[in-house]
Amino acid sequence: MQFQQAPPAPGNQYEDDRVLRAYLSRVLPKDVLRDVEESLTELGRLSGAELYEFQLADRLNEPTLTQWDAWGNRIDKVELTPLWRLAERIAAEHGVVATAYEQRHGSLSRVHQCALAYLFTPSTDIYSCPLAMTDGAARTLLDSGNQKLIDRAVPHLITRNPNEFWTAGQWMTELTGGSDVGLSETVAKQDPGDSTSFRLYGRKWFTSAVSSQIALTLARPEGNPPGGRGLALFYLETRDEHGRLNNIEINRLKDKLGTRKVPTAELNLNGTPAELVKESTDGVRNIAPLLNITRLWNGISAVALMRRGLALAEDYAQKRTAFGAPLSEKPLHLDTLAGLQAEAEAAFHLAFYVAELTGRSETGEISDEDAQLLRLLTPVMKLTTGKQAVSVASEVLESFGGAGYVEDTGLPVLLRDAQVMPIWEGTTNVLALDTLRALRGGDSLKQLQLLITSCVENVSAPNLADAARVVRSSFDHATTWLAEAERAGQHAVEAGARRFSLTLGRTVELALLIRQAQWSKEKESDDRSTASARRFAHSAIDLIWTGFQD
Ligand code: MFK
Repeated sequence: MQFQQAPPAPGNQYEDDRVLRAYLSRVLPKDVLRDVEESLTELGRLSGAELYEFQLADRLNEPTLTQWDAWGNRIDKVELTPLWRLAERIAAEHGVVATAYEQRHGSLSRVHQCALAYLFTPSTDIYSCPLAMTDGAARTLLDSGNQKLIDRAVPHLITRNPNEFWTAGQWMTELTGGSDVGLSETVAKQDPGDSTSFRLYGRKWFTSAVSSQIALTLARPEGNPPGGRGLALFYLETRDEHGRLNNIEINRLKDKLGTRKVPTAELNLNGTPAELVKESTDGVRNIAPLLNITRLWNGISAVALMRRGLALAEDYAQKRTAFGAPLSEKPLHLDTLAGLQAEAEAAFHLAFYVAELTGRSETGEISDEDAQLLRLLTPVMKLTTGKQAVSVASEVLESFGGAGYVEDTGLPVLLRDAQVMPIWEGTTNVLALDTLRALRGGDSLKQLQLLITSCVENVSAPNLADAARVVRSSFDHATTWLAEAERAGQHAVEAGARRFSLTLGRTVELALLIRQAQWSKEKESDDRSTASARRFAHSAIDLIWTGFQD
């Protein structure tokens, strides 16, 4: 018989996920856990079975743009791939956005919704992008108090009925830049006699998921000053009642390294009707709720991709034999996977902790102190998990040897898609600067210290004590560095911002992982998180370097 290799296959992605299940057992009251488990088990099953099979079958399909019909009419029609069309229906029916707004379990509904997103994401080729923006748009509109727009759009954004479901775009980036959004050149001309209706004229350079029914975007009302303060936040609908684009031209779809199913477009706005969401200034500040929700999704997606890679690698290790034994019995292979598990597990706890804080903020149950912590941890979480997703995906591919480098295994897409995590929604450096912005004028570092202290102060297991010491020492080093850098001047603070933010991120990840490990040891007699915490503690947690003094 000729040798035939069995391919890797994910099982039920909820039932097999020790980390997710133990976390939910810790943070959810028993009755809430019982109530949500059915939805998680079902989506976990779909994600590991039909959706995964469909994803492999859909591998070569990409969205297409048809700009002209046979008779010379400009139509700019975007066709999505079959996987994305299915994903839209499943996302609506399973409440992958809606769950956060139904709030059946108060603030914990955000945790439930993020668990759904985490299970759904890896089998749907970044359909999480339009869902993230939809969620962010719903939050932003609700926070805006603009009742007309809330009544018009929010029911569509948070429905479970796929026939009523709308997704939202987030159109920010222009040719002038994706980071320095204040340079945006799109102009908003007010309709005569109506203070909230405008027409937008400009060119948007990187608009993700152009297939959405609505978008939130930034434009500068005529006469406004330059910079982010002179921009205003607008709501627009992409098509009119006849299904024609609302004075929008789609110039082309981007040819990207990854996220190939996402129809990311370059657009011209040629007098697109748009409504002011809030005041006619301060667009950057007013779009921030959207950014913070999409950054949460970014973190959840980063940990979801890491989890999928590990699920496949662990399954494959049982099936692949080399040098006389399955890889799952090879000490070096196991050691390598354990390192990846530690990274993924640590990242998981930070992303879901930000989900907990976000939920409390949305239900108004958050204290001022925790609101400051949420503001600080959102960029810290996004930048830390984004970097981890890329390094874990790269190692996952390597754990398959040559098969990980071959397209029709469906594995290389993990790395290509992971690479977007540190780029969009703010690069690592932009978010490191946002971390500094979040520290300004508040007490959030103190709140972070209280959090990590509460995580490690009750550690009783001797084999977690060393890890707890790493938490304390790296946090102390980060805060000492910041004080010294501030004395040295703004240049020093800015130059070290990435190392500082990543140190905070990895330190708080370790602290949260220790808390979970202690709980699992006591309540489940399970030492696997302890093993991950110990291993993570021996990775590079403290990345501070004090070279600015040279
Ligand atoms: C898988 C799931 C992922 C979902 C993907 C969705 C795909 C979408 C694709 C994209 O659209 S990617 C493009 C996303 N673009 C960005 O993320 C922008 C990156 N750049 C930044 O974040 C810059 O830091 C920023 C544009 C905000 C800088 O602009 P400014 O004008 O220099 O900001 P400034 O003056 O510092 O802040 C203006 C106000 O906003 C301030 O408040 P005040 O007016 O009260 O002083 C800030 O405090 C506030 N602000 C800024 N960032 C904030 C924030 N408030 C809360 N949270 C934040 N994150």
